[in-house]
Amino acid sequence: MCGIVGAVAERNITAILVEGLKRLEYRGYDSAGLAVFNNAGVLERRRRVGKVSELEQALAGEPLAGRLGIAHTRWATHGAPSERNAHPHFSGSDLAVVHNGIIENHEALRKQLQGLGYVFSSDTDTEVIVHLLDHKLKALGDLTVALKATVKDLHGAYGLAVISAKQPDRLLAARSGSPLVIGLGLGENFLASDQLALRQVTDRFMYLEEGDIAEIRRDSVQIWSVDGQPVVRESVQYHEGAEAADKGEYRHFMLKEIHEQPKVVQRTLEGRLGTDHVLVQAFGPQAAELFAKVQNVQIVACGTSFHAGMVARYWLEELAGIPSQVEVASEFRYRKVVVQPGTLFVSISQSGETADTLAALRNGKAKGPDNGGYLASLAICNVGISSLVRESDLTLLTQAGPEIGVASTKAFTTQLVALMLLTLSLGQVRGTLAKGVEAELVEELRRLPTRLGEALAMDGTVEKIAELFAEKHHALFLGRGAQYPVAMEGALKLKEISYIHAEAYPAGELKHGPLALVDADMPVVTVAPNNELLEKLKSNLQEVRARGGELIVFADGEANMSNGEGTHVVNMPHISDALAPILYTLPLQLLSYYVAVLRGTDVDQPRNLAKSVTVE
Ligand code: HGA
Repeated sequence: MCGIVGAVAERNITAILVEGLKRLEYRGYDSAGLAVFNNAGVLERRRRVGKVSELEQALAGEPLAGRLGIAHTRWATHGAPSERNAHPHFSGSDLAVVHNGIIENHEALRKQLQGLGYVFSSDTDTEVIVHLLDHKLKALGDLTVALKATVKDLHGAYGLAVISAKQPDRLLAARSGSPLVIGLGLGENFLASDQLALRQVTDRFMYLEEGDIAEIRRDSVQIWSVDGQPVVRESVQYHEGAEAADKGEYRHFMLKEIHEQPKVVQRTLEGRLGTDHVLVQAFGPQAAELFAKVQNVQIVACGTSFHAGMVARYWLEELAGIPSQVEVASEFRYRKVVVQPGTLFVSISQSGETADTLAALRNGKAKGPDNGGYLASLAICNVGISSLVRESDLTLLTQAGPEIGVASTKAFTTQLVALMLLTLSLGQVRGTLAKGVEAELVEELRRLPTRLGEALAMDGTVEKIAELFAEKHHALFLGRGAQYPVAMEGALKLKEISYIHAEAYPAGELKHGPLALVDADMPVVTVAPNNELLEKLKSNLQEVRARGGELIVFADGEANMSNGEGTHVVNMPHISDALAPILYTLPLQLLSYYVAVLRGTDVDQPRNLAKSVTVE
């Protein structure tokens, strides 16, 4: 989503702000802007629609210099991408705010503030923040005190940076549901929505926690926690190993990326969850209006992303009550498709440059909704500046960060999270999902990163099980319901990096053919959460055991499955059925990784494969 950069220093900070924006630009943008307290003591701003380079050009024509400033790249949720809607937003000429996130009670606040005489100059939700802050500032006299009072009235998600010409000694920050990090310098300090933006100026960072408010001055940082108490947040030294371009303590990128999943899932959720519901606007300003018209969903993707789409189909039909289809893009693009009225076209791709997926989108868009075409297109993608994002009506970016290992891991689980957000949003807007169910799933989503961490703690157990595969040539993966695509993804991972032939079947299909293959040389991997299909699955497993097949079962601890002759049970943390596909993916990724390591293959760059499949 959007990016925030801020600075308070002794030197001119304009170039630092612009460089910071450029580093965040890969996530997506539609406009950019900055406000600087200039050397003449005036708050000045420049804003431009389009890339940061447009803003840079504007600054080349009309330079700006100062020692205190805030900057933003915007990805619109409320109000079209235009110069007047670009951040920073001002109240009068003294106060400027940039904001990441969504203010849900913006309409009520807008009315209230208009009643107080404030005139709005944008269509954004953000502008209510700056006027409300101005209102409080007039009553309370101090910017920090006024910000603390302001955030109490905001509902929704925000990462905020604030400056005022009246108190130009400080840069203020507030975080709730949208990340912020302070960059610590010598006699200068910085702020950003991601430390990536600040690596040009410092390697020491302090991460704000939920509800924190920070007062950042040139030579000091003071933070208050959500309950108003002063707190000290640990400052951490960045070292190269912590970032994508380096494997750090891990032997392979793939293992590092597997272990990053709790963090990137958390990031993908940030700014997108309200107290008990999904913030539908996270899909873009027109999302709510469009989603209300959706009667059907067509998902198109390739490889791992296709498996994410298959899981989503179960969710969309079961939770949101929407008929859904999913198809591999290389087939879909050449078919004469009959489009049901009111169909939302959803494409999924890590890179957003997958040739078949792009072609499918372009074909899908060829006819408009009034000519038998799709209602609208939505991209679920990890790269904000990709073709898929540019050419789709709506986007939800996964926040997996750069994925280097060719076999996709964290991109898949963040896609699943994005698709769950889509499911809940469609169910919410169309009124097909009970409020209580949505609230429960939102709560579960918040707990998901912790559950993923618990699953990853079983790394050593999975490594031992991998030994069973080292000498094998074939493997079978079984699942039922939404775990069937998880089994498919598990088989794909094993094929990709260990070169063992693996196939996935819905467990009920076993006796319709594949059972003929089962013998002691064919390990059978099963994902068995504790759902209503468990008893049926247990019978399928008996069918395997009866033929001497070796069983590896990843099961909910509460499913009461036990180890036995030829049966290896790995107990998983308990999770709701709906989110189980995300959790159960992790041990399968670890399994394929350790099998590949044992077999000595090139884990990160398996033979014959490429990361971003930009050719047909
Ligand atoms: N709601 C604000 C900020 C949007 C945002 O965080 N995008 O990533 C706006 O629409 O300007």
